[in-house]
Amino acid sequence: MGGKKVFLILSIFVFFTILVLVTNKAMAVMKIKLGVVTKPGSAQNVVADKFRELIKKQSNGNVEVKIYHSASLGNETELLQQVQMNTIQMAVVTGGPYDTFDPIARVVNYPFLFKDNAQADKILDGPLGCEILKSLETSGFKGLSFSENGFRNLTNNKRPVKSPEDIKGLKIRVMASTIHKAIWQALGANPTPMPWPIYAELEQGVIDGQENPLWVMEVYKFFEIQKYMTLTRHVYSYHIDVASLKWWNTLSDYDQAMIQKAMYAAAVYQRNDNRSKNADRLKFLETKGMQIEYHPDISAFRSKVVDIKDMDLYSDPKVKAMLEKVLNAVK
Ligand code: EAX
Repeated sequence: MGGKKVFLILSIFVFFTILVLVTNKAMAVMKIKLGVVTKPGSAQNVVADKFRELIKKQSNGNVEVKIYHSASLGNETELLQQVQMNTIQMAVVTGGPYDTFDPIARVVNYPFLFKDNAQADKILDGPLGCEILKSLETSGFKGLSFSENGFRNLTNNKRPVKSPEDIKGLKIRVMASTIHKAIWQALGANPTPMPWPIYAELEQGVIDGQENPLWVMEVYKFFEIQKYMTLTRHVYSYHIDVASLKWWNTLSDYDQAMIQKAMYAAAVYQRNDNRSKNADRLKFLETKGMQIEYHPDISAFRSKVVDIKDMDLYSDPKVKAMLEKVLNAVK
C-alpha cells in the first residue's frame, strides 16, 4: 500500500472519529422542566436541586434544569399527567399517587414491607427495583431511580396512639392512592384522600391527622398543629424520579446515560442526607412539644392489614407476581 493511500485511510478514520465524538458526545443545549409539589428544603427538592447541580456540571453547562416547586404546576397527580404528555420532562413524585396510573406502584407501598433502610435500598437498587421502574414504561413513565420520602409515621391532634384501637374513627388524610386508603381503612381510621399541602386542613380540623416521614413534620411545621406522633413506620415511602417516556425516546444514548447517572447519584445523595437528619428531627419535634410514641404495638397493626394482600388492588397478575417476589426477598 502506498504512503498516500495509508494517509488517506488514516485521515478518513480520524475525520469520522471526530465526527462521532462531536455529534454524539457534545451534548446539545437542553432545557428540562422538572416539577415537585413540595417547597425548598423538602426531600423531593433536595433530589431535584442535586440533579440540577450534577447534570449542569457533567454537561459543561449545556443542560439547564428549571425546577417548578411548591405545586406551582399542580398536585402530584397533575404532575404525572404532564410527564406522560411531555409538557414537563421530569418530576420527583411520591410513590403513592403513581398507583392510580399504574398498580405496579402499590408493590413497594405494601404495609410494613421493609424492616429498615438497608433492606429498602437492597430491593430498590437491585433487579426487583429495576423491574418495577421498567414496568412503568407501559404507563408512559421512564422511572430513573428511587429517592426517598422515608418511613411514614402517624400524627394526629386527638389522642395518643399506641395500638389500632386508638385509631378507630380518626379522620386521617391520605395521598391520592388506592393502597394508602386501603391501609388506613383496614387500621380502622376514616381515610380522606387529599392532595398536598394539607396544613390548613389540619389546622382547621377538617382532618384529625395525617401520616408522613419525619422531615415533613419539621419542614411543614406540623408540630404547631399536631400534638401526637406515633412511630408507625407503616410504609416505606419512595419517590420515583421520573422522566417522560415520550421525551426520553427522543434523546441520544449518550444523553440518556448522562441523565440517568446524574439522577441516580442525586437519589443516593438525598437518601443519605434525609436519613442522617432523622435523629435530630425527633429531638427537635419533642422540644417543640410533640408527644411521641416510640414503641407502638406494631404486631397489632400488622395483623389488621394482612388481608390487603388478597384484595382487588393487587389482583393484576403482573402486580401480584411482583408483590410475591418482593415479599419473598424481604423474608
Ligand atoms: O412529601 O402527599 C404526601 O403525603 C407526600 O408525602 C408529601 O408530598 C410530602
